Amino acid sequence: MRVVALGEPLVQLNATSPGPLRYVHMFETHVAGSELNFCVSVVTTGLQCSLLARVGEDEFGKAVIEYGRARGVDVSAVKVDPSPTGVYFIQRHFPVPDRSEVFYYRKDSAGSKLSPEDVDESLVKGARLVHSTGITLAISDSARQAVERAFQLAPRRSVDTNIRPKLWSPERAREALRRVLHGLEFLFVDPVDARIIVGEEDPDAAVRRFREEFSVETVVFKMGERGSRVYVDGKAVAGPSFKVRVEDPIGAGDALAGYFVGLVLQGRSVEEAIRYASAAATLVVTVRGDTEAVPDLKEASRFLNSQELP
Ligand code: KDG
Repeated sequence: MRVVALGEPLVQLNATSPGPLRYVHMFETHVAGSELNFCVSVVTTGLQCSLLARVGEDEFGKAVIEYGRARGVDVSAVKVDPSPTGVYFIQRHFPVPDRSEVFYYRKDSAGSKLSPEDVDESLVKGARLVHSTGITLAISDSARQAVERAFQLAPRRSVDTNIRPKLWSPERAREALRRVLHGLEFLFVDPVDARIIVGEEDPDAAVRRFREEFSVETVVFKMGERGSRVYVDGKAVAGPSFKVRVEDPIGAGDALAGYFVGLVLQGRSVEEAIRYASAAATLVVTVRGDTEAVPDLKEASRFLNSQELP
């Protein structure tokens, strides 16, 4: 069973010390990007995941390919483009403790050149599920068209809304996202994005709207340190939250989504899938980098057992 994701892989330069970037002297590099992160989690649960993307013909492009391959993601359809691989910097714990802020250097990047011609028809048609995010819809018209093309061909679809205010306005986000939500198998959304898309931030009210307007099947409502709630088959299942020391919260949502999708598609119950996915998302925030701390299933179990001890 194969999952396919479309989106821009990026190189992340993560501040090794907290505080304003203007006084940070050292950064460490990680490979990231929401859909690549998602694929890493899907693969870690035991499914295959292919990334449809473009990277630059440069060292960072090679870093993306090598890292994706090392983590078991199928990068054979990733194209090399003459534009540079996009990068972004992360400022940590400033001005809000336990939060991070991103600064993008990705305009006209290779990843933004993703286009409908990159959508491998047989790969997409044969996939169990095709996934993308609001980030890919935001980065360029051609990337948005690539997602729309893939979604026309895909048997089943999944979206993480991931509205990044530095990439586009709420109005543009609302319009583009509403075009791809119809009939989704999985929707991942948080209160801020739900308010932008359907005008409701209360989980129950927002999910009613997503159901009525878009016939979405499973909605995973992400509430950060307050956990999550999965709405499926007329029931709401609470996803746990765990208290840990936060190094960098970026990437948690992708781990939650990838782990959840991977386990549900392999027949695990929603209750079990969201517990494991929450463990994966929690471990991700304890280190810098979006995917290095994605646990395998045994590690996730050990984490969950440690949380249940008195
Ligand atoms: O979800 C994590 C991503 O936000 C991060 O890796 C960078 O893809 C990224 C983006 O566009 O913000």
